[in-house]
Amino acid sequence: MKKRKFLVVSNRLPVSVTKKDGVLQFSPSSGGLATALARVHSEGDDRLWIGWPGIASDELNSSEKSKIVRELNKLGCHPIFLTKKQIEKYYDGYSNDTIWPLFHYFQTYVQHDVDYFEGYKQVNEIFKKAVLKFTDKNTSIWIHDYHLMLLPKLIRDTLPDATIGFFLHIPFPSYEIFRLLPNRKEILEGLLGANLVGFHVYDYARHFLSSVLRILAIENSHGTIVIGQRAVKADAFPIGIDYEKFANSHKMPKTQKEINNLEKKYAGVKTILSMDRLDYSKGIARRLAAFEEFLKENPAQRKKVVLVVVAVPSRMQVATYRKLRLTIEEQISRINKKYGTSKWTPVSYQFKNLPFEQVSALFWVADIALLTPLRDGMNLVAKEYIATKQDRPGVLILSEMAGAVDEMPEAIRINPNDNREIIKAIKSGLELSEITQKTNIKLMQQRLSKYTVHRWAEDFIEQLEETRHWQKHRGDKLLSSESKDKILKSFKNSKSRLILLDYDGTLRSFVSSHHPGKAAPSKQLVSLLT
Ligand code: GDG
Repeated sequence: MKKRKFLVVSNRLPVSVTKKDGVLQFSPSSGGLATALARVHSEGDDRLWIGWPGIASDELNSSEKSKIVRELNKLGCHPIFLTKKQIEKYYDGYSNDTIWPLFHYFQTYVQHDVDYFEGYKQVNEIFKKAVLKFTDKNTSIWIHDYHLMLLPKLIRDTLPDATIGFFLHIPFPSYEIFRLLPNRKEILEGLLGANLVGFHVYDYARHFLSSVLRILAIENSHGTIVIGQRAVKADAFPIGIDYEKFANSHKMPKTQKEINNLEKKYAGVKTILSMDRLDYSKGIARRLAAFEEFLKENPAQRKKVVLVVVAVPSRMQVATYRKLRLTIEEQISRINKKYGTSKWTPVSYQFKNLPFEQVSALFWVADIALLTPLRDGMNLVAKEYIATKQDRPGVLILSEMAGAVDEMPEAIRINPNDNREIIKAIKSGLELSEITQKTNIKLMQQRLSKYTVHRWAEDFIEQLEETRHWQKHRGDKLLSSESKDKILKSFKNSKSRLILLDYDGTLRSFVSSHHPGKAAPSKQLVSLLT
């Protein structure tokens, strides 16, 4: 049997292309999805990853484009070229200024712009063309995230029998929020083009199913929706991390060097780590406000703790993100001015994408990880922090609005909107005994090391394959469209009609004993019915 081909489709490729002094540069992409899938992708032999390389096509001439295609091809990737205008509408606009805020419950940040949706549709079409170029009947397609929610249907319309999986990396909001979206119907229909729609946690799948019911009036049975001759399954697949990579990171010489630097820098103080993309959904401003309050209320803790803030630059083309940066930087300078001394800076701040060795060294060194997203699909940083702490104490303070919280009940759980709770959590985190810290970490590690990102991908792919077999089996039982046409024609032409609804072979017991394999009724039965 021919081996199946596997296509991964996402907005960004795991490799980003930039141009420096006229020279093309290729570097690994940042962000949750790229991190999660990079290794899974590199392990397969018949795999192709389709996505945008991160540079506008207006900045490239045709020989540069060919070079990008060639270089990416060597890495199992195929680039989708998008113009500045397309990126503005599809990516900055509809994806990050409409869907992202709405799906993270920031209703007032949502921009509803008809042009944005037009751009979104256009780019989804461009992706469709590329996918079709690489798809045959042996191909399974796995589409990722909110940038490409129309794509499953677009592919399905051309290839009715395609095997399509879709995974949403952000929350799917409750119906009351989702219904606010002007294009809610198209988005749901787009997603229903897939055979399998995956979410991080079951609550998101439940919200999706309830929106399908209330907006499209389509019911489900235990998460399976039947549309015509096709079934669509919605289920939860909590994404994991590359556990071994983080568990062994402290042994890498480069990380060890960084650990030494940090230990010197923060000698004598406890470190609280705040690390995320600079995004309003991550609750960084509230986190800073809580830390400021903590310093105010606990003078004895001043000079004894440092909040290490790493904010990774993200979506700086979107005005809300630029404003957020200003707010955060103002807060930080206020705290440092108010409480800092010549020898102690309460908040140490970096606005950049750090190399892996610095990230893992921070995980190793930080006494507390303070992660307070207001909404987060999963939050990989929480999992990575715990995985890094091999036989090492550490405290995780985690928002109950992050998908990860269900798998990490030993973390100190907080409501990110409750300042008091965050302050209390910081205090109790600083006081927690080393033995309790280590015990909690061990318990979380046991779970994280079992359900890794590889298991997650395997699970999804396995279920996708199951839906394909199920579909085929079901297809075998259903009438072909020719048979249906023939029946309808005879029905219309007949003067005397008898409709027999048969379940599981009732009429078979009357089938001629001379032709036991033949499913046509015997003469005896026909005469009886006549
Ligand atoms: C989306 C969803 C969901 C962070 N700082 C640096 C750096 N990172 C890495 C972390 C982690 C990744 O970036 C961030 O992942 P998160 O899951 O925390 O957040 P999002 O980027 O918002 O991801 C999220 C995820 O998709 C996966 O489905 O969990 O809910 O929003 O891996 O380690 N990496 C480097 N330098 C940094 O400074 N190299």
